Amino acid sequence: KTVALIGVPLEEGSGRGGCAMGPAAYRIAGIAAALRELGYHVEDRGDLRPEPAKDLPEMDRARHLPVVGAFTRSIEAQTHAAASTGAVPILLGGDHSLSMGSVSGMARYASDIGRPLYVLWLDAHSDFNAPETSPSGNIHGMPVAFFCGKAEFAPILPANRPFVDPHHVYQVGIRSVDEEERKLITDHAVNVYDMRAIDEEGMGSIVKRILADVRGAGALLHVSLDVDFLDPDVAPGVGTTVPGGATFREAHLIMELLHDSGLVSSLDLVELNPFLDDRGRSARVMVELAASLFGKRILDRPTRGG
Ligand code: DIR
Ligand code: MN
Ligand code: MN
Ligand code: MN
Repeated sequence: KTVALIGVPLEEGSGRGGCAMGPAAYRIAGIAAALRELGYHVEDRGDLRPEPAKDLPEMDRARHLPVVGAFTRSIEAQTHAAASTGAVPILLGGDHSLSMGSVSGMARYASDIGRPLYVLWLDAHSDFNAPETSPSGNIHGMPVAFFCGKAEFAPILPANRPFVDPHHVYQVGIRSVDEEERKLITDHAVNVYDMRAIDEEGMGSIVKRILADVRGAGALLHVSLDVDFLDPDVAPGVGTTVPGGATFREAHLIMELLHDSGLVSSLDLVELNPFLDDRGRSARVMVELAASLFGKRILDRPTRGG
């Protein structure tokens, strides 16, 4: 099985500098070696470096649109191409606006092969703002609305492309939602498991239920992992830490269950800001989580799946 690493040095979707160093940090933390050790053929496709799009306007409510839009087009094409050759694309971010491209590319691939695409969004934030609702104008708070077809700032991708049904988006770890964004995720029936749900029901039972839905639908599953999903004590290297996040073990349990499910088609690792990190600790945690998702385990289990 082949894994394609796609570096995305994009930080213009966030409010600050630093995420553009993410791909380098993941490589230094040993992501390729960790996956090779698990038996994968790993192709590092290098970093995407598109020129800003001249046909996209600068907008106050969607900052750096020409840069983010150019990345979106390039990421969409590269993700679709990698998946079409049978590889599992892993996007090394880069801020979370990169998911506009990766999820759109996977939605097109899923539509090519006649299957639905489901998305597991592991994040402190819902990222369902539109330019009109965003308090910041930062596009990294808008990717879910974009790939669900609920926010189009300017023609970035073809208007007739396949969108993800918001009801096929599962958000886990949520603990920071903006006022108007709350109404949007409710109206569009996004499946949200906030931190309270995790505290009350337990991570394992929630994730098993989600995976049963995905399997029942015969869907592909794209996983988007934002560093701030994790508690800041576990992973401080991110610009938008929110207290009360997932623990180290909760995060690994999700990854282990995802691996056992065999359903994961593609992965984003996003929002790592090496400038804010503590001697590479968050980069290493993210690489370890990716390794768990691709099969690293503590002990062999007597039975698999479930
Ligand atoms: C906030 C912060 N909801 C915004 N969003 C994110 O600016 O839209 N922080 N994604 O990581
Ligand atoms: Mn996010
Ligand atoms: Mn976030
Ligand atoms: Mn449905």
